[in-house]
Amino acid sequence: TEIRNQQQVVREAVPVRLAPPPMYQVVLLNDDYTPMDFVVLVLQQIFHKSIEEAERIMLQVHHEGRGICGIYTRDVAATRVDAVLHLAHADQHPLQCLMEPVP
Ligand code: TYC
Repeated sequence: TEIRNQQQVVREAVPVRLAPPPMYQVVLLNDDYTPMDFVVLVLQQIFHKSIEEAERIMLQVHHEGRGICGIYTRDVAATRVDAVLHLAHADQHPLQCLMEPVP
C-alpha cells in the first residue's frame, strides 16, 4: 500500500491474513403440515446430510420448534435458504427456513 507523506513514498506492509468471514446458521422451523419425509429429503438434498443426521435434525425441529441445518458463509447460507423455500413452495408445503448470524 502506497502512502504519500511530505513528498516521501512510504510503503506499508499489507496484512497477509484476512479476518474470517462472518458466518450464518441456516435454521429450519417447525409447522403442523409439512410431511416429515419431505423435511428429511430437504436435509439430504440441500444440506448433504446422511439419512440418520437428516432424521435427527427433522425430529429436533419437530420437538423443539427449530433446528440448525448448517453454518455457512453469507452467500452459501442465502442460496440454501432459497433452495428450501423453492422446493417447499413447489410441493405446496408451508415449510419455513431462515438464516441468522452465528452468535
Ligand atoms: N411437524 C411436522 C409434522 O408433524 C414435521 C416437520 C418437521 C415440519 C420439521 C417442519 O421443519 C419441520 N408433519
